Amino acid sequence: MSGPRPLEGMILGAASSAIQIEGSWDADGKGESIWDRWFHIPGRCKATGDVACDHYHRFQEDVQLLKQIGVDSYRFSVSWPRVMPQGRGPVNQAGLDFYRRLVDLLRKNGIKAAVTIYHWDLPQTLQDLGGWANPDTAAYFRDYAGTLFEAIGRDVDVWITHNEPYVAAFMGHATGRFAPGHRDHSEALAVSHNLLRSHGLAVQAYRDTGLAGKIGITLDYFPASPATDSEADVLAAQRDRESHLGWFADPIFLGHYPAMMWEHYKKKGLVLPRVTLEDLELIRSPVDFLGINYYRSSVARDCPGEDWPLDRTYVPAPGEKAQANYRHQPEKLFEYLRFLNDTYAPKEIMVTENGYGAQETPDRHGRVMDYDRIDYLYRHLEQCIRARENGLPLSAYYVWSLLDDLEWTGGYAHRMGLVRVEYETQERTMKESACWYGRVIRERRLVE
Ligand code: IFM
Repeated sequence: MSGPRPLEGMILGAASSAIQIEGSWDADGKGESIWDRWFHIPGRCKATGDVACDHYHRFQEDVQLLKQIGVDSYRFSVSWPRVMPQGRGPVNQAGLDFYRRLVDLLRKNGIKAAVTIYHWDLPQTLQDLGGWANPDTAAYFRDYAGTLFEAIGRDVDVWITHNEPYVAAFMGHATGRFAPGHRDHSEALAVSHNLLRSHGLAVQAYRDTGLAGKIGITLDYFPASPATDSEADVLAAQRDRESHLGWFADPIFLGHYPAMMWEHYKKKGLVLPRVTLEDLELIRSPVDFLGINYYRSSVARDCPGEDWPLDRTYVPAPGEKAQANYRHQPEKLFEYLRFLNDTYAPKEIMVTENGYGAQETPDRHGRVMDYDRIDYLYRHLEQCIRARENGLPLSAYYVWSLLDDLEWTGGYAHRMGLVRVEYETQERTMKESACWYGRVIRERRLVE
């Protein structure tokens, strides 16, 4: 194909996570995770991950789908309790073998492996010992990561220590909307500190192996603009950023927690984690890239009197629609990438998730003509090209998700895949977006 190829040299991939697609929640010696426990509480969730997309049994077919699309790289997560049922101690060989076979197959098909070590599924036995609020969990995580480095490290190109630690810490322990469902902001702060320590320990353990892949972390954020130019809203946007992105990115790249938010939490009477200089040094262990999950931007408004330690709830102004906080503004991705580069100067940035969810029905021929998804991906990839043309170190882009999947407490209704999954039969069908993305990858440019 002649003509400019602006996506040349960029890794284009698709992503998934263990709980969301694997199923087989207790097969072959797998231990229970905090999410298995959560899904099984009667009336708590719309669905469970017991079967999900049955990827555990169908991974060969799914790798063929990846091959058919033509992705350069596949990002997936390892289930900690599948590999170490108790979270520490003996390894479950059958679990480890599953990932060994997956990685081998990817390699044989010319697809790079990008592995997320932790995508929220803590072994329940570790939760029973205090979970991430227990400082020892960081060392258990390092040992688990070390087991993976040793078993599959030679065939993994990219390691992501944690996916969205903000969600694990704050949705799991402050708002209580996610497993393990606690509602204690001080605990969420302790958890985030231990997640960060565990990240540093895993990075150091990886360096000790001498393996040649890359290691980094993936952070989520909905970049916030102030609702108005007022000082109060500008400060609200800063708090939003510091409490979410900055709470993790500042310690990792700048070596300290964000000052304003630290003071803010203190004023609110929260218990702040005890942070030593060694902790900060550990957390700042150099990474090879910063991964970001980007879906949309947001708007921050000061909400005086809100009884919420973060003070970041968006309250629409009179006459403004509540959905105003949910904006697809692809050009904000470019601004965000520039902000990340200016603020943190990572060696590389990878968009480790970007994607579009909808309730979809196939047409009478069984096809899913998901033009809205194509439009969404097109516009975001356009901004990725713009970022690279502007010299930003963006090296990879992964569509979320390879398959329609279990969207946590939301169940299976919201479909995000390039590939449709008929949950009754487990039949897979490539959507129009998968075919389109395949052409983009082949031609290394945006196609209509
Ligand atoms: O499905 C999730 C994923 O687990 C984490 N990032 C956001 C995705 C879409 O909701």
